Amino acid sequence: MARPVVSRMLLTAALGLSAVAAPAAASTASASAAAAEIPLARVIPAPAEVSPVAGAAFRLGPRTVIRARPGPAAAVGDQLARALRPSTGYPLPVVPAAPRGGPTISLLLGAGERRLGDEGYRLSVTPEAVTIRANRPAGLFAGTQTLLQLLPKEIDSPTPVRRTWSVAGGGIVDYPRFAYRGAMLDEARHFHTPDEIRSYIDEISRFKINHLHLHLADDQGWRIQIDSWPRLTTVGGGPGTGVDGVGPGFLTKADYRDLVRYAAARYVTIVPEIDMPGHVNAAQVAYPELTCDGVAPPPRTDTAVGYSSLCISSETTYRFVEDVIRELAAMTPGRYLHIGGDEAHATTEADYLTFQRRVLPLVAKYGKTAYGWNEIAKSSASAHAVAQYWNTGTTNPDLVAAVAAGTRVVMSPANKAYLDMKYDPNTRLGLSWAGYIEVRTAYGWDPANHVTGVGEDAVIGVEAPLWSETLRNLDDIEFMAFPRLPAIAELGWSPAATHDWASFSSRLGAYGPRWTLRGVDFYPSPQVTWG
Ligand code: TNX
Repeated sequence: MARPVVSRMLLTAALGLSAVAAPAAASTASASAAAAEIPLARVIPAPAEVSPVAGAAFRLGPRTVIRARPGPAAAVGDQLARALRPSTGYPLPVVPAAPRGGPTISLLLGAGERRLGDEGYRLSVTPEAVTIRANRPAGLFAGTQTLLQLLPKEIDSPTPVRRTWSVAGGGIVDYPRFAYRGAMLDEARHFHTPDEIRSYIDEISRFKINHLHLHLADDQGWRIQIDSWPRLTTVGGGPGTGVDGVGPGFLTKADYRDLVRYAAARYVTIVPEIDMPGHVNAAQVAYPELTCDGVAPPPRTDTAVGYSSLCISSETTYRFVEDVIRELAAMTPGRYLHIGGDEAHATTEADYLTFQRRVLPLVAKYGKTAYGWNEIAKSSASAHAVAQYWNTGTTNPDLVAAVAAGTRVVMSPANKAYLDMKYDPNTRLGLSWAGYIEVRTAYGWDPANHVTGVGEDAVIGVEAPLWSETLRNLDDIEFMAFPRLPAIAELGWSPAATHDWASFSSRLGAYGPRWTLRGVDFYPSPQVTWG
């Protein structure tokens, strides 16, 4: 048992972890035990404030209980218990009151601390108890994700492991820098099943990602049931759709509602996207009246972009768009509804503006905040909308003007945040039009200081899109998302002052074995020393 302890200490030294990593533990047995615990600062995304206390570790044991009041706190407690039981083999009952003196993990709502906001938490670890306090259930959930990373990596083993389960003593106070921290999955180019989406939600929520944007329609396929236009899915989601004709499938409304609920239980909000007025070939194959000449185009299974457009002068177009927005809004409790708007190269500039002037307000009519790719910033109707910046440059006069009029921004620059870009020229999957994105590149930018004239006040957050032209299954998704998704998650959550490649890469390296234990595929970047 001594050897792993020693090697962990050497590793800690070799990685140059902060002073926090080597507590000023005094002596003998308890000192080596303390050194074996994971330093409180070794969490992704980096917590706002960390205060270690030497010699105050908590030990999770067979008598530990999870204390939480019935309701949302107990629901978070149940999820925590489900995460801890397989590897520890302990019963970990979730109880409203803890027996006196027994080891307890307490999840308490009503922290009454303004700076924690809706998603922040305060975690304290003493020999008697781990206590997570938050204003809102989302904060308790975030705190439990931190706690999981503070337990030994074997906590992620699917089968029982015999070992001690200690958490280093001290405290963390943590809350997000940006309210919006997103991931996006492209369901159109290759359909990904509800099970695959749930698995992705599990993994992204560990890094405090709180939005999952689903790109539900594009030239190659339509992936969400719309009752008033049924051929969208029977044809647009049917056999032969998707890139190379091998990505068929669609979400029924029941599937979608289940996903919304599943995500909500992990404090992730689903953001649905229907891309328009471009990227609509699949809709036009199903309904030729959505073209100006009424002739159905051939189905497309290639990866070209920018060739399709809704017919801007036709009232049928707006009846279609309103039906889709109404049905989508009715099954989406989240506030955002994404209407695409990118790469409308087959729509004239004047037509694009005509379209957005009618369509952006329709989203508000159905009670949602309109959200679109940054091209919507060309329209003055975007003043109440959110623009998702995906371009690769660092100047964009349209966006700066829109921001002055009230548009808010989510940052997803393609050359930093696109998870479908290859890591390097040898990456077997992915594209490279925006460049190669190694993990250090994904980490090395500041969302509030990326586009000239678009500062911290205008930016509501970040998102890491994953386009699926080359991605067919969950392994493919995981290999491209990890380890870059945690880099983007940290830029979205952690204070700018914590951004530091040496620290991030050492925490990432230590995290890798957790993915391995959970069976999650990831790219073992040579920029990182994997633990
Ligand atoms: C550009 S970025 C697109 C998508 C492609 C992606 C591939 C954006 C808003 N549109 O249609 O799938 O590149 O990387």
